[in-house]
Amino acid sequence: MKKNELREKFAQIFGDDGSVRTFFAPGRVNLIGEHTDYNGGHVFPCALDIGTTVLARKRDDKLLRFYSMNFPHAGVIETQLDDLIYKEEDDWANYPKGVVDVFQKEGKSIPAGLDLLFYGNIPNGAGLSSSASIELATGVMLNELFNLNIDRVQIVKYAQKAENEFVGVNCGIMDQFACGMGKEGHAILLDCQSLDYKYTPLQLSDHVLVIANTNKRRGLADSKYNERRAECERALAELQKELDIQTLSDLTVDEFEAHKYLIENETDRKRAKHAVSENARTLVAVDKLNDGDLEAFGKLMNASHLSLMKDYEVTGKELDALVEAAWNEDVLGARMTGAGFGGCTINLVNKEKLDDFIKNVGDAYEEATGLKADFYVVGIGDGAKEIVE
Ligand code: NG1
Ligand code: MG
Repeated sequence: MKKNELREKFAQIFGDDGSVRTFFAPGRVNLIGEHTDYNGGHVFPCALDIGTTVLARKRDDKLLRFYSMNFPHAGVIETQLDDLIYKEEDDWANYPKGVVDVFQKEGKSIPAGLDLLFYGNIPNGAGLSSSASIELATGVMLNELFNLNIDRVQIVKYAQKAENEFVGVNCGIMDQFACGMGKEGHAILLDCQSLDYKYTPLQLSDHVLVIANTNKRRGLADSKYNERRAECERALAELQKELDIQTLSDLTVDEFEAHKYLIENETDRKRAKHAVSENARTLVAVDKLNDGDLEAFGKLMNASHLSLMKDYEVTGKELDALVEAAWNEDVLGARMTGAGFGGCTINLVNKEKLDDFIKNVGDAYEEATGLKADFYVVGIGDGAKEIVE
């Protein structure tokens, strides 16, 4: 959608678009390091070149008005600045409402209401962080419009808090960090415990990253997500009876193997095994990438998928079918990305084989599941920012 179309729509919904400003925040895809963020481990996501655009204008009163081009039937959603509460029927608008609420609770003054028009081009419910993208677009918009001078990492933390406390999804920090801190052409190696991070240039030579969407919406994801968190917390508590560790990621794979029978429940033990091994894999994978060893990086992507399939049990038949179809083609690596149970896979594909890959994987997946997959070649963009003419 072009910027002038969005401005025209803004004028149509809210009246004149004279002093409107435009902000954008990307979605993200995680290359490796899955279900490690809330276990204090490392993740390796990059920001996409698709995301959420928000057009914003201050009002003279304390009213907040939200309109989404993606949900036109919902019309304009309104609320007062001093009356921000989660409402089921406000649906997507709970994300920007939550960010405004957190800013205010953290003592950042939002002195005026706003007219806000949102447009997103990330597929919903696919594990590409459309929600963090809305949160970061809102956070950066508030920071700029009201000259709040908040440090970017702090905005990232506020966005996560909005998702945790206002929306009620107990996610780790990966999504908000990637959407807020992304850098064109780079992935971010983030230590989710210390928040130390490092940009890694993604030099893929004759390869491209391809996202494949199962088009299976992740219905159960939220409850299973919380279940996995609880399993890992129980496992950690048992290990802590004898070990001086803060998170599962404080353990090497060997240390874990030596102490794993402290975890009595077999399921909890498998979950912890994934958390520990995935963190280790992520660090090795980034080293391999830095050495220019794309093949080794791809193999670790495959190992990540197997661990998520067998130990963490968050893949499901659609994701497994899509990854297995990719493994039968000429790929360096293929794995599920995001929370799992549906959503997307990420694939490292030779550019010259791209058309074959899309055709063959699409056909095999349809044959296995009856569903059609969508494919996108990843463009790696910057984190949230104002779009100036
Ligand atoms: P997605 O795929 O965006 O739902 C979820 C969590 C992340 C992380 C991954 C698994 C949310 C909003 N985000 O990602 O923090 O834990 O799963 O690596 O739930
Ligand atoms: Mg989400």
